[in-house]
Amino acid sequence: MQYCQSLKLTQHMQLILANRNYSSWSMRAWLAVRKSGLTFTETLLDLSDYPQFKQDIQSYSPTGLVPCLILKGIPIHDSLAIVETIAEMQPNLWPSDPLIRAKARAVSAEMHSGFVNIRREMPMNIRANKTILLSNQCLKEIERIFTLWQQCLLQKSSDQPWLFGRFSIADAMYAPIVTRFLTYGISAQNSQRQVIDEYMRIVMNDVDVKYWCEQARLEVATMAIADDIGQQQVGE
Ligand SMILES: N[C@@H](CCC(=O)N[C@@H](CS)C(=O)NCC(=O)O)C(=O)O
Repeated sequence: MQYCQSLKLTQHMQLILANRNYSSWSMRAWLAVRKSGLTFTETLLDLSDYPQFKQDIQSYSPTGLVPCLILKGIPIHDSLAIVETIAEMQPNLWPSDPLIRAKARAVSAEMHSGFVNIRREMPMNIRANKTILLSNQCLKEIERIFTLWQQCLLQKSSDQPWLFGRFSIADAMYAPIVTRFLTYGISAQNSQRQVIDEYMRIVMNDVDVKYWCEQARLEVATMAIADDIGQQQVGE
């Protein structure tokens, strides 16, 4: 606790991110840091110029990946480590009940280590609006996410609208999934639709998510690896 307190009082936090349109791990870490209310500076690197990105990231992150949080000169690489570190300074980022907190951690870890087919077949691309053919494995992962969201939303005791009531790291972890579902026109089955649509609406109307998406739409860099996937919707 002493350590957390001293971090809080003396820290200078710098968050290294990449393009808001494309970098889902950046969005997760940024959202958690932003919701913490702590002061931080942002350094945005451009993934679209990959050789330059690789050169630039070297001076910040030992893994050569974003996001990376620089805390008192120490690089905290990996989004999950970043959000856990921030939650030590701002415990409200996890639910206060230990069992519910454990559940929130489990679904966050599931996002962090899983859903590889969604991540591969549906790269984040906030400003795009596409139709896409997905593998069965990917469709199964989508179903799992809808079920997981529905369970959280129906079981929560608070009347606040996030997965565990008040906003938590679990919501930060799934925010780029919401934007992906909108990009690729993915929606839930009728039986789940109302609760899922409402959750997606809550996420997209959040002031910080809105800010991130608006900034993403202003970016001009393009990445074929994401832009060439799927068919642009007619009229786009
Ligand atoms: N497990 C890492 C994944 C980070 C990651 O893959 N970041 C991507 C951007 S979203 C990246 O830096 N890509 C650059 C590369 O692959 O060289 C985390 O959770 O932070």
